Amino acid sequence: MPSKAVCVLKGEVNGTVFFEQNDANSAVKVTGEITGLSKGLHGFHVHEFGDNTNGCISAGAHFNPLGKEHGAPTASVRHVGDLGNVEAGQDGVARVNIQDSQISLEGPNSIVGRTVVVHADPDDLGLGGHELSKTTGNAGGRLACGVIGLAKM
Ligand SMILES: [Cu+2]
Ligand SMILES: [Zn+2]
Repeated sequence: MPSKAVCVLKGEVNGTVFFEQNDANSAVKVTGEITGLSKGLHGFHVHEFGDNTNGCISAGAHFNPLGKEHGAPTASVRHVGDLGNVEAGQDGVARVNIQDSQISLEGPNSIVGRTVVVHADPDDLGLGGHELSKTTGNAGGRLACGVIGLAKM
């Protein structure tokens, strides 16, 4: 059965992200827009907890139910929540258009009730050689976050 979810990002930047999945085994289409960013790449992940009680920090680490290292969305070794980067243009707007086959809207890889975080810096996709590359992609501070909730069909 198709499902839809939505996330409103709030913080130093703002945005709305939509998730659509045709059935439990199909890829999830991620679309939306984030405004107020600096030009360039910004890490974009699903973090484990849907908890923003102490701001975006309460969302915890990247959603990683399989206990793997951080990586690129296209890598076989990655966190389920690793969606890579979004890229803002000169106007500070990032138009999100991602298809991902590891996140899901149901089952063990479900992202519903978890948090989307957009970061200050680029995600190095695990390849930067920094001590944080294999855990966070060294993507820097958390500019905005929001809890992913089920949306009206
Ligand atoms: Cu993140
Ligand atoms: Zn990760």
